[in-house]
Amino acid sequence: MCGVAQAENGATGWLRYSRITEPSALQQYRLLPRRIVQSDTSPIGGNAAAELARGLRSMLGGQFQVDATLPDADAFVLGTPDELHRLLPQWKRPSMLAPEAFALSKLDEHGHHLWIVAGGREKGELYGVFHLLEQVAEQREIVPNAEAPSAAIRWVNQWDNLDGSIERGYAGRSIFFDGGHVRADLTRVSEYGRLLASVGLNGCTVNNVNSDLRTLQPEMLRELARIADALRPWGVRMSLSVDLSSPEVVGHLSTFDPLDPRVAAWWQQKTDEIYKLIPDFGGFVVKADSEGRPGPSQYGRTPAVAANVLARALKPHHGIVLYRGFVYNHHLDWHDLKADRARAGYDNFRALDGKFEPNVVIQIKHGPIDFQVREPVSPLFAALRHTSQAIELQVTQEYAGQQRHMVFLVPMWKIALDTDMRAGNRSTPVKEIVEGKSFHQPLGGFVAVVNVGLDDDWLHHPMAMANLYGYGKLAWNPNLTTDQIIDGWTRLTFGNNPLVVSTIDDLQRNSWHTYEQYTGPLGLGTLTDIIGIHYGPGIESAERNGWGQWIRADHKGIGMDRTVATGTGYIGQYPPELAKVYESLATCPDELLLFMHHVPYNYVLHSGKTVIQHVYDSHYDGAATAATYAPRWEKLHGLIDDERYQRTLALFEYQAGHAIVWRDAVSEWFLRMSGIPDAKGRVGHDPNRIEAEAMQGDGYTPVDVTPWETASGGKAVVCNRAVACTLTTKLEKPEGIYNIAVQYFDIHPGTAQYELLLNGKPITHWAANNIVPPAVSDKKLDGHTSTRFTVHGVWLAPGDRLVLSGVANGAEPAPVDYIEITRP
Ligand code: GCW
Repeated sequence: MCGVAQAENGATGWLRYSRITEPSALQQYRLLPRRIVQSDTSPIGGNAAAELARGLRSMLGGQFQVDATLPDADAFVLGTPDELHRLLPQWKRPSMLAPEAFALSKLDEHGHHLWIVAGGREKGELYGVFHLLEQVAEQREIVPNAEAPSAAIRWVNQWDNLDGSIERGYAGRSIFFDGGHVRADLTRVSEYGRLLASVGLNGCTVNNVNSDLRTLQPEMLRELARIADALRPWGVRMSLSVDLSSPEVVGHLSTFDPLDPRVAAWWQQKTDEIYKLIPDFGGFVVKADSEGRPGPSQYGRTPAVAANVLARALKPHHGIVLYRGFVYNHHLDWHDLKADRARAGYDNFRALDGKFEPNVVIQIKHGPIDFQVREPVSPLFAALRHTSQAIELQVTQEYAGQQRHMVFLVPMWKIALDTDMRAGNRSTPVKEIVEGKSFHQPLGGFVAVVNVGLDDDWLHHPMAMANLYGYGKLAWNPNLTTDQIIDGWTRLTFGNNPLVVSTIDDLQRNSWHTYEQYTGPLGLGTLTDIIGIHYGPGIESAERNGWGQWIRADHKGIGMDRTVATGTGYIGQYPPELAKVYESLATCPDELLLFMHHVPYNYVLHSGKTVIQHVYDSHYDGAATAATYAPRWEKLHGLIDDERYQRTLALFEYQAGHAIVWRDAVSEWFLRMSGIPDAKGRVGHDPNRIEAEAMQGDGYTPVDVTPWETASGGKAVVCNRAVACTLTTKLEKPEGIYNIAVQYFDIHPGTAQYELLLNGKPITHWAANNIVPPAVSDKKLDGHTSTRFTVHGVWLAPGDRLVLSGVANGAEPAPVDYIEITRP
């Protein structure tokens, strides 16, 4: 059996097609045909047949042969209804098979068993094949079945730059670009297309929404056409993010005013040029008037006017415009208690409802701010009733641990999709709005920012691919449950061993909530360094700047008052029934309290706890849960391949340490701000800690850490010499077994070396080996770089002499925050 011993780097994602060896499991597939008939010679049809042969061969062994005509044997028969009807006139057509839908049925013909995989069009066949293979991989019975996707738009966005970097990408460089060009080798691009198709995704925007102006130059378009060629056989249409000033910069016009006829003509000519090169081009994604991007506001025009110019150019080619609703002013006046970034989407788009061409879709982030760990849904979803909409989600974990923390986001997305907006006082859940059902719109769907990179396993953390898989599954069918999704992913990714499946399912299922607990509970947002890299804690960075993600914390209370009665009025943007729930403290759910209201620290939640005690407790609970990940994972040793086992274990150990950084930073900050002690006496009392600056140092010098809450006592020590520096302490612990944790800072670049010695004997050593995300500004001692190394099970006795030795390397001065010695 593959999986146990064989090393795996994660490159195949959930398409591993592991050999099935259990006799009982094999038995049910014994009678499956060994012949595959594919009469259609299109690249997608060909891929569907080849994939079926590849998957079955790999899982079941033996040969599977693809033919163009019906053999005198059992067979799988793939085709569109017309093709199938030609081959098998007696086959009963399903009444309606939408172009991307599939129907799996069985037919007995001349004593042979035929498994028919019908697709509305070739893409449907491909989806049918992946469905069938998934059943086998999960060792389920193959039963006749028909499925159609929930909505037409099921796209991914990649924020890749032409130089090969990826904005908010955490898994290596771009699979598409390098050095200003499309890569010569696009193998990873077709593999990506295959992964996307396997979960029903059908579009990929390949360049950053902060679009490079070179994108629309003729030479670049010819290069981009190669990416489209690589994705096409998987039914994935390529699209591009465009900069609205392109007519001026690329086209050398004197303006990019969308109402200028020369501008419209330029877009038309450019679009025609694109379709000559890429006949199935998907369309344009537009970020304008947002975070410094040029836009129609420069000419006093609305987003509708700008979107429509592009839409008219695309219309003859059946292309669409995804105009992002993420339009806001990042120079807000923080003194103004009525200013509110959350209002922006609605305020900018509400009045334009009905003014867009039918092939324009407004792409709306699920929350009104920006992918925070908890936000209410954007009120814009309910406000646009004559305009198509797509929901924008984020697979790349920008605010959710950057693929160094395990955070399975499907439960969060489900809350957004299931939120019933009660538009017009009737049931209008977000998922039905974006499907186009609620308001009878022609288009609509799902977009996720994914940002896979060249890392072998696409997203860096072996657990992170569950988010891409889950996103695809939800876009296909938003009614799937979290349990169905995670269970499918785990089985496909790690096999069907019951202990493996139940352990991983459990770990993933609650990981978002846990992350919320130790980062930003009660609707506070992520409490990260908001104007920096969005990773570790940086609480005050949210306040007193124009970016508008304020938490409005002072010595008395906390939270943004967004009520209609006394606040920014944001709540009034929701339809009345939902607005009523949020407006009243009596009904506002605890988890959104501080997003909607400003309250004193001792305000009592529905749970019976005060706000401040909840903040403390949730951080301690969350960090305690994160600490269970590694030991739970260790139970799977030997049950999965060693490569992914070790990689995940290292990340879980790291996460446990970084969750403590979060816990301490947020708790300490709130203690200082509120002046209210933790009823359980934990915050500010760390009896097992020895501060580095309190140890006897040789070569080490104390430094202040900013922000102060990201280091214990606000201080650390650094070694600024070529030879090792040391910290020495005499321990007075009762005799016994202990864990020794060293809190240090791992910065880029540089690999400092550390060693712990007990009574002169080395007990462990390690390197600051950059497990933290490689963010550009990550050169400081702070909440991003603070990292923990733990050595377990050390026998200590009173009077022991503990020495920590650090050797600086490059820009990394072997920094240390503290040592903590605890009972296991
Ligand atoms: O989430 C924020 C990111 C920006 C991003 C922007 C957007 C691509 O911090 O990096 O820009 O949103 O969605 O446009």
